[in-house]
Amino acid sequence: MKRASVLSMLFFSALLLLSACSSHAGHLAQDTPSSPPSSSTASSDRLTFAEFSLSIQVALEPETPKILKENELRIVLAEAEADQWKTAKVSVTLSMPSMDHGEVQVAAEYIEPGAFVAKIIPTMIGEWKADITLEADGKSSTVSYLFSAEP
Ligand SMILES: [Cu+2]
Repeated sequence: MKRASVLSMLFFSALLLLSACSSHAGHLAQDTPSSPPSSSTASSDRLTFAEFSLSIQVALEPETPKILKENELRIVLAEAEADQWKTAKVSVTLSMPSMDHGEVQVAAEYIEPGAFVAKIIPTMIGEWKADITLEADGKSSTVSYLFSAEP
């Protein structure tokens, strides 16, 4: 009798854990189909820092970043602009629009003429927002770039 009640307690808490997990998974499953397939995000890969009238191209490597791994977010300037911005401070802040578990900020490094690279590590499957901030001459400008992360 005692043993049976302990077992049923265990069973009950296992059920609770399962339902907690599946509601989270359900939330993710809802989000995933609504996120654009990576091919259709190509049109938004060009962004403009309005305060600087500066156009950039954003590229991810791999194209759909892997969770819990280091991925590259490249911010590429037109060749003619490269020299002018090499001392700018560029940073990337990652968040998930559909849930609130904080933000992670990483600095982007100027790795070659016209290209800043930030190493990003999304922690969950789903849709992420990268807020890319460029600071120069005491001014700052931010653009947002959406992407999905997969296992
Ligand atoms: Cu999340």
